[in-house]
Amino acid sequence: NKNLNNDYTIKTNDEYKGKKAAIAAALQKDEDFDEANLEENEVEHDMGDDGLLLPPYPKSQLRRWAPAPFVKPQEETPGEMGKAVNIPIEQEKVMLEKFQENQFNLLASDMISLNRSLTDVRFEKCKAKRYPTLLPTTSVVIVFHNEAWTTLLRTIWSTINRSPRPLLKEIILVDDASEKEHLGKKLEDYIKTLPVSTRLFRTESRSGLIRARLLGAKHVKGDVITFLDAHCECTEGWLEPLLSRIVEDRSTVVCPIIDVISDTTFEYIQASDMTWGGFNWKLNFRWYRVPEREMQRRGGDRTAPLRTPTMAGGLFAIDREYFYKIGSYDEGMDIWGGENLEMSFRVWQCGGVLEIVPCSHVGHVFRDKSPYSFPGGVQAVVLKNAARVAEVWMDEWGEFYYAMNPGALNVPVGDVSERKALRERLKCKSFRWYLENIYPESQMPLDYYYLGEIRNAETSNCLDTLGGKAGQPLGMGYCHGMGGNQVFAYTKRKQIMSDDNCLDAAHPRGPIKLIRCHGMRGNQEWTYDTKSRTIKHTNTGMCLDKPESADVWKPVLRSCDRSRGQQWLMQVDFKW
Ligand code: LR7
Ligand code: MN
Repeated sequence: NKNLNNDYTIKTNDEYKGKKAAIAAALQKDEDFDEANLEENEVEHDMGDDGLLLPPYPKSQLRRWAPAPFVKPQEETPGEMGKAVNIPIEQEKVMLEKFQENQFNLLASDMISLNRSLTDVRFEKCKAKRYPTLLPTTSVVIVFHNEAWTTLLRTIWSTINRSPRPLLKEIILVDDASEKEHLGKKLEDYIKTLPVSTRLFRTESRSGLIRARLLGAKHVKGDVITFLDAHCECTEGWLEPLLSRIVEDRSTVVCPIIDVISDTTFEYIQASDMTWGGFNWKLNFRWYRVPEREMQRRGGDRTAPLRTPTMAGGLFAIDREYFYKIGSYDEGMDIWGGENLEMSFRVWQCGGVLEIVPCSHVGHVFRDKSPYSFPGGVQAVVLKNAARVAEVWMDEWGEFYYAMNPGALNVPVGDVSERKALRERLKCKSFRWYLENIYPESQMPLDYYYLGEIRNAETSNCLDTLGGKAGQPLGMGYCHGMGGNQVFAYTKRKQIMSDDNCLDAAHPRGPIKLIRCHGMRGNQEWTYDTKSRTIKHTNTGMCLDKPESADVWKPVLRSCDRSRGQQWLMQVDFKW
């Protein structure tokens, strides 16, 4: 029991992180493992409410492993090595019919082997990496509602085939009240024949993926929970890099790179390693380019784990005990959506780390539409879940969400008191801390004077992005009070922002465009004067004016002349 106390009374993150290097090194060399004082079987795992840190895994709990053998291409089945499957023209009608069922090309999926081979998409450097010889076991949890047979089974088989067997404790399936015959007895019988322990649980009634995952997680016996969507394909070496991060620090939540399995051809398409997770004002998860800052932190090494502000939500691994300590999921969330941002904010704000591990790749069938029903209506469900995120984690930045989606104000969010209490109990940091330290590139401004519509005093119309993307001109429209494209923030940096974009004028006569906010003032700096109500463009010294004529819905710049068309109504509160 030497030095045991030292190991388990570590108080601060820093002290613990200091130990990480030693742990990592010891894990590389199995022989030296004991020297890091990690060996102990009778570990007191509960560190109390203010100790979120978990002790290193006792050695007896870790497993020696070897990489899973390569899955060889089969002969004659389509789609091998991740190739596209093309449906002969005469089957097109059937294909389109079947597409409706799952919103992906089921006919193609059904033609592909459950054991299909894939190319090894990893960087060479990843293949050469040495991972700890001892790793924790994981249970893979897959929840589904009305999933197709072949996509579900390919998720299962690719997990079995490409995971080092000693590390794969079991597969846990959760059927969320599916109505398809093949997910009944047929599935129960089938999983009995699998070479890896596979258990199936069913929700009593449609619960949504969040509560379904909670049900699955309850039964997990492995040290790590790995969640997958039900239409994934794991690639060679996907698991080891994930577990390696967790063995070094059990408060690390890790995601693979999520590659794309085409919903039309089932081609396996490698995704960029240069994207990370963000979110927009509507609280949609979005992919963005990894900023230079993070590349530098990683020493320019594209194989090094990437700290991501948010995760997509479907594919990640987390220490089982940490999952519960950090607050598992918000049970008040229904069907789909929101839980990915909720968990991302929570992990960061409450002391954890969220990473994408670029040496781990898992494919996922991305589709354009949901194939299943949303009891209560898509809008109501999604708005409610996101509102719970805003209420509990985002402090005053929740305002952006409500400004963009005024409809959310009429949707009952339910009781969030338990989640707020969790945040208190875990002594989680503020959303400002998150924006400043984890996501300074976010399009949510740290300080802003105003958030809402910008109405012209003469025409009573409002500035409107018209949903335009970066590079497109700013428009105007009848004020609709529905948020969305008519919501702008006037920031402390004197930008007029709409989500990702800022109002930008390059020429005194030229158009006013929506351009990605660069935060460097320049063409994006505007001064609002509360008295004259003018919005003056700093670089050109011109004023924002109503459109030239009533049928041109584009505001312009003109010499400031105090006319009513140059007056704009904003309840600006200069707090600073
Ligand atoms: O009521 C439901 N019950 C379920 O069991 C609704 C869904 N589900 C299952 C469903 O069968 C699937 O296995 O939940 C899983 C996710 O649903 P999808 O695949 O229809 O949605 P998605 O791929 O768009 O979901 C992404 O966002 C979700 C938000 O709640 C979840 O976080 C998903 O896990 C997430 N998927 C990914 O992150 C994969 C990459 C997609 C991206 C970006
Ligand atoms: Mn999915």
